[in-house]
Formats: sequence, C-alpha cells, structure tokens
Amino acid sequence: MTLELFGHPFSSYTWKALIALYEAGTAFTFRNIAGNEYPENEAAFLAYWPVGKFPLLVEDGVPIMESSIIIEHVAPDLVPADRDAAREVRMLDRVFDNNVMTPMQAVVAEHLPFITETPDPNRIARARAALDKVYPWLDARLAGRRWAAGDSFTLADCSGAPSLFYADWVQPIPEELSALKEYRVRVLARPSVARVVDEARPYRHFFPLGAPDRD
Ligand SMILES: N[C@@H](CCC(=O)N[C@@H](CS)C(=O)NCC(=O)O)C(=O)O
Repeated sequence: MTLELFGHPFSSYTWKALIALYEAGTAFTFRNIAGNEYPENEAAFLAYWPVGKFPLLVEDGVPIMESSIIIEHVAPDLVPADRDAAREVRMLDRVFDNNVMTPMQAVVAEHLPFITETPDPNRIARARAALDKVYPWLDARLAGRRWAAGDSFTLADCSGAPSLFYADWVQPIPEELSALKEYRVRVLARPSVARVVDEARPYRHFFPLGAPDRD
C-alpha cells in the first residue's frame, strides 16, 4: 500500500492530519506543496483535487479529502467506539474547525495581500468577536479534562491543537480562562503535536500578522 499526504508544513489543517498519522505511527510520504519549492507536488495535488484545499491523502491512487475523514481513515482509534463518547469527540472536532479555525483563518486571510488588498476592519472585528465568544464555552467544556473530550487523546485534540495554536496568536486567550490556556499548553507538549510545531518553524516568517516570539 502507498500512502501520501499532500499539505503545507505551516497549514493548520495539514497539522491536524499529520498529528493523527504521527499518533498512529503510520508510514507515509509527505508531499510538501509549500510555495514554489516542489512544483511537481503541487501539480500532482491539483490533479487529484482541483479545489486545492489541503491536506489531501492519497492511498494507492485514491484521493481522500477533508482532514476529519482522513483521520478517521488512518487512525480509527482516535474516535471512541462508545456512541456517546464518539459524539462528544466529533462535536468538539466540528466546534474547533467551525468556531475556532474558521474565524482564526478569517483574520489571517484579511492580512494576506493575495486574498484581500485592503484588510476589512469590520470582518476582522467580527472574527475576533467569534473567537471571544467560543473561548469561554471551551474553557467550561475542558475544565477537569486532560484532553479535549476526556482522558484519551482523540480526533478532537487533532483539531484542538492547531486551531488553538494559531487562534491564540490572532486573538490571545484571556488569562482567566485557565482551563483553556492550560489545555493549549498541554496539547502543544504532546509529542505528535510538538513535532508538527517544530517542523513548521522554518515557515514562521510567513505568518502574515507576524509570529509572536513564543510557542
Ligand atoms: N475542511 C477542510 C479545510 C481545509 C483548508 O481550509 N485548508 C487550508 C489550509 S490550512 C487551505 O487549503 N487553504 C488554501 C485555500 O483555501 O485555497 C479540511 O478539514 O481539510
């Protein structure tokens, strides 16, 4: 079997899939589509998935898109068998993607000249407000938990780690939300997560708002 993951080492959704692959210890080839460094990878990626959203997994020539679907495919153990526990994991995965990753990316997009020539302050304010709304909810949900959905590291942590990593850069998590802040520290120390953070260090200068000198 051949397994290839197309993605960018600094991309939050690519991290999500990489964390799961590292957790599962699965052998795969990473096909970096960063900038113009690897044109053959980008051409192969777009041939499989013209929409151009990454990550993309290709297993024996079969393309599999969407990070959560990729994770359930390569690391099924990251979703518990129990129906209620699985619902909590999948729900938090959606919350992290839709309510943390999306507004975080909206702020970033407003600072990318090839997407928006003139940053829209209203759009930025709305995205920051969306983060401020979800942070207290997450803080309450994570209180008393080691990992996002309880005692085990799951799919929800694969999305929690990258979304909170970047969201805190864009709109810092308030000090008083200690459960959320501590979770972010804990999940960034997990070896699979620390590995993606380290692999992305050479790309930090691309962060359009200016990467903070931490993490
Ligand atoms: N729902 C998708 C989202 C993927 C996504 O938005 N990826 C970003 C990179 S982090 C991307 O492809 N950006 C490039 C673009 O939108 O053209 C998933 O979970 O895989």
